[in-house]
Amino acid sequence: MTTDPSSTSETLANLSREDRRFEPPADLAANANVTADAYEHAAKDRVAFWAEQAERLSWAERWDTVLDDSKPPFFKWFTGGKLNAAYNCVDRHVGAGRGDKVALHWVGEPEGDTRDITYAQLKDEVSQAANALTELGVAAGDRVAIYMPMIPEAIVAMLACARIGAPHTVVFGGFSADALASRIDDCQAKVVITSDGGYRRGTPSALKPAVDEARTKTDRVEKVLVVRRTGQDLGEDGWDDDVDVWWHDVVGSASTEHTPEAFDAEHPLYVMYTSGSTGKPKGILHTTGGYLVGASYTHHAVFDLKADDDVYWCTADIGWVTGHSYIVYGPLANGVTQVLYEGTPDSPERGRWWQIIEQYGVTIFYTAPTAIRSFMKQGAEIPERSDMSSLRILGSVGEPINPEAYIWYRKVIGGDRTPVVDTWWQTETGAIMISPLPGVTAGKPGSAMTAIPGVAADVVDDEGNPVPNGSGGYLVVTAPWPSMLRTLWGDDDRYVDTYWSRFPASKVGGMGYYFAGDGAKKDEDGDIWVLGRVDDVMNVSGHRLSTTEIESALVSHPKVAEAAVVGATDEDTGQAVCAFVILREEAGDGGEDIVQELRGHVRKEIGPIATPRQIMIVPELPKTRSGKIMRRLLRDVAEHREVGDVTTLADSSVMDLISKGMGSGS
Ligand code: 6R9
Repeated sequence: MTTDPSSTSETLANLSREDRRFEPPADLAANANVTADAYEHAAKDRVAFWAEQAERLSWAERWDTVLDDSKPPFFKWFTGGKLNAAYNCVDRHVGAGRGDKVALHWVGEPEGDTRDITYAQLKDEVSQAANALTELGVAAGDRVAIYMPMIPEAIVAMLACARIGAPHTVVFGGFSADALASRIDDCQAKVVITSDGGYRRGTPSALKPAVDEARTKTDRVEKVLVVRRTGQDLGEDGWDDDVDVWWHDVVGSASTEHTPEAFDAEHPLYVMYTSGSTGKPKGILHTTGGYLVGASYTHHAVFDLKADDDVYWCTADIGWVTGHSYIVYGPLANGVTQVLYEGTPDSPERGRWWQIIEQYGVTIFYTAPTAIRSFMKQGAEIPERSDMSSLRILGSVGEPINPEAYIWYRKVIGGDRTPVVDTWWQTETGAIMISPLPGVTAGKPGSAMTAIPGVAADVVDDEGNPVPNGSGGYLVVTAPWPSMLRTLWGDDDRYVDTYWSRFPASKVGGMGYYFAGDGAKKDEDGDIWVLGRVDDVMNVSGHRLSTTEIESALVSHPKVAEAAVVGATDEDTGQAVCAFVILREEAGDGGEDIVQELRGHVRKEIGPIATPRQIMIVPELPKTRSGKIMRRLLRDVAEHREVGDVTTLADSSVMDLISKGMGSGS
């Protein structure tokens, strides 16, 4: 780590002079699930607070100990307690007379291809799938890989695994056969659940062949369970009778009766792979009780969820942690009705998402800044065609949201009524950690604000001392929380090393701090602004600059739709600011002077030190499937290196487009 937070304060003071504030709407505040006193109440006794939240769930056996901190950083929650996650997400709602309530309004990508699934139907399907998996030889503790498009069976598969205590590892459907094989290998999954394919931008796109290819690279897999979604031809070599079974054969014929077994609170629920700073993905392990408490409470608190009235929609993919916590476990544990959409936002046309919101009367909408910026680029006329007056809360996750994108989101999508909750969390944290509360917080565009009740986060310097307001440093979590990762699958040492060695107990006392890997600053009010990964922080002539701050400045220019900034090695200044910019459609090609105009704009917004050395006008930015900009690849371009590994890009042709366009800009 080469960053030095103390050198940032001067720069930070000049940044983000954002003074717009949005108070919660009065009726929302008056009826909010969580009110301002929750912070103090939780801080008095955090462990007792989480024990109260655990009452949200149905436990087959109560816990003996809320937090076992006898072996930090290997914390355990609700030990002695037993529960079944699938029972909590499905059966108990049916048992409480809500069986006829719609759990999923599923919307397939082809128009008119929809399915409403009630909680009672979900219970039957999950039970059938649980019986089928048992029949295929899956027992509690066995791992199951899930490689599927956004179809209801993906959720059924996850819950069926949870129901029989088989930890799932969902691999994003866009990942390659290699990525799938390495994940199967790492957690030794013996069954893979997949489909023939899924729909993307109007065409069926195959998945099963990637599973076949993955099987040539690992010999772990005993059975492959295949959902028929597209009906596409699998070819002569595309079916292995010894291994492959159709979902409709084995699940469809299985009994809808299944008694869920109660598992220990610390029984593994799932492994989710995420990229670290080194090459090998990390298998983040989440367990049952604490995770479900965290997912359920945060979904209730941060979205002010009223399960009887709200229609909720999170646009994430289930191959990402947001899909796990805020499509599957949080919302279903809370018994809400939600939308699940299979396809891309622009298929068959650019207004698809907004039409879905109108059609189903969506009240809570949760998406990512990258999506918001791409809609900004297309212009407000498209969302304005749909009636979205049902919306009452908007959420954002995945990266810092630029103030301009926040304002656009609130105004154009939310009709200037809806609070925007900018939620900071990670695969590792399992649930939202830092966020406004919609009925309590006066939102500031660009700030994730403060840790939610029950969570203790801070911004610290190299020594682990909290930085004063107005300064920047490292984002840490200073006390354990229920939905925290328990370890990295099969690698306790790497877990300790990655997250707990930066601020160990010997340095900061207590149990040490969890190091999130993000840089952040506290503004004059003590509110937190997440600046992005510390490895995305640049050092220009000894001044530390955040990629995000410069990106925000660029995006605040009326001609700019989206921007990505990287620090490229520079002989004179150590690092120099290089910006890649997508212009708004109405800006045309921006004209000859656009680059000078933008450099001047950044200089004005932040200061001369932040002026980009280079601005390149590009048609697209390289993004992962979860929407994160791959700055590593842009650094390669900026430093005139051969572009590195592009296999995790959502669209690998983007780098060709960018490299070709290198003639433009200066
Ligand atoms: C949920 C998720 C985690 C990283 C995290 C940070 C960035 C997420 C953010 C945010 C600023 C927010 N991040 N939410 N940065 N503001 N509201 O995204 O998990 O894929 O593990 O990514 O994403 O850098 O460290 P994951």
